[in-house]
Amino acid sequence: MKRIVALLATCATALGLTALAGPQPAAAATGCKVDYTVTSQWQGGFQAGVKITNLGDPVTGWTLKFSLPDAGQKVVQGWNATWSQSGSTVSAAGVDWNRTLATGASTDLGFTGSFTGSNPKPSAFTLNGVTCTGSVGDTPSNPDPGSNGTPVDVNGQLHVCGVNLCNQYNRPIQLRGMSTHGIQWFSKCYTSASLDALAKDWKSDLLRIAMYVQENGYETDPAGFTSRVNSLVDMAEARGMYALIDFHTLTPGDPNYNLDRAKTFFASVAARNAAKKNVIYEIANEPNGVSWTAIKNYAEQVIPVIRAADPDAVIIVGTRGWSSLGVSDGSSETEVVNNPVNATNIMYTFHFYAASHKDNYRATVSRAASKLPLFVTEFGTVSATGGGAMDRTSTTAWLDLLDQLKISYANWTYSDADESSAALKPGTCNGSDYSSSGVLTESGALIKSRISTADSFPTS
Ligand code: IDC
Repeated sequence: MKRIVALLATCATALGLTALAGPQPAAAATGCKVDYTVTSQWQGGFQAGVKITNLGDPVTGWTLKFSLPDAGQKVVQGWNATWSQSGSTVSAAGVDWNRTLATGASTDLGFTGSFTGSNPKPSAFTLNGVTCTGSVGDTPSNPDPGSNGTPVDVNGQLHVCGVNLCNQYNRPIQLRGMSTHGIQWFSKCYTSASLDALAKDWKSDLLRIAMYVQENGYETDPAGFTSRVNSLVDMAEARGMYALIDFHTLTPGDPNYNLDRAKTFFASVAARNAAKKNVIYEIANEPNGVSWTAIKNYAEQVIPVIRAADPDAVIIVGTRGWSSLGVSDGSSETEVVNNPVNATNIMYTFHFYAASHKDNYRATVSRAASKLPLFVTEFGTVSATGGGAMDRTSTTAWLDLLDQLKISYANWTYSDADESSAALKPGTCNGSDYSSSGVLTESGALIKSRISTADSFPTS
């Protein structure tokens, strides 16, 4: 059951400036807008997004408060702010990377909540102690994807046919899109504004959601990361993009180390997202230092957990040697061809970094593509470290090959990380401009030029 309710509350009065550092001008221009959206609701629970837009002078340091009118309503888990609740009053304070809001800048917060009885809308929004007054309506804030021809509208529920990814008309398609960086580090880069730009300017068909398991990722806060992934799935869906849920195992390289976590995580996201058409599951980013047999065993335990909740979604299985089909471990695709995962509607992962992986890897993909359904869920234009010089020649050779073979891909990364694989210049995610060419790195400019060309998805 999905219900979208949006409340618009405009702060007509002053935005409190008490938290600003240093002396303040006597008469600062003020104003703000709050968009509150219930993105999903289920028995006893709901998830909401809260977008704050600063319409006044720049502020540094803010606290949003609002009232949950039903005594049974509780914030369970919040993100992108420090959340607390006292009685019916909820507080959300800006964190390091979003406490400064330039004029016109927005920041997206969110939380999951529980309720008993009815689930009334919150009220009495204040920002820095100043009541936000204004119109309160029921207008959905997300545009209805309806029939405006987004990738998900056109292609619908995907499935594997032969060695291809096929759409609802059973015709092969190629999806071209971007991967997030680790969402534990770069969540500030995944906002309404940045995803609007990804969908509209980049014309990206998909968003890969890279949820690291270690490195301060999922294992540190399973419920929080699960909700954050779900929220990004919703944000991709609202913009007509496919969402690739990446269980980003990397170190340790044996996915079986995270088997129990994978079962818990995928049981939850698959149940929650089963009715959606835009979800694809990637169960292990880059197995390394581990045999194909061990990876296959892992896959054959995780896939049934997903299928039990979401029977028709495509599932992608990582391969040996950092998802190189074994090549980086001195093996080849034949170990998979001769001993495939015992499941249907699955694909196999291939990753490359253009400056490190060249002709012998391309030869492998060319051979393997006639035998195995492949999905390039991650690649870089640079070296395998994620840094170094961009290799335009190799990247172009790779993307021409993937286009020719109709192999879908996601580029690492749609982020402003200080490394040459990032598509956005450092600091971009502190602002609100994701559309101008000035925010793109050399890699970002090349990849955007490839992704934003028109799709030609078959419609019959
Ligand atoms: C890199 C990030 C870097 C981070 C590092 C360790 O770009 O900022 O410090 O991971 O977490 C992969 C992995 C991907 C790597 C990327 C570049 O899937 O997590 O990201 N890469 O090294 N495989 C090959 C390259």
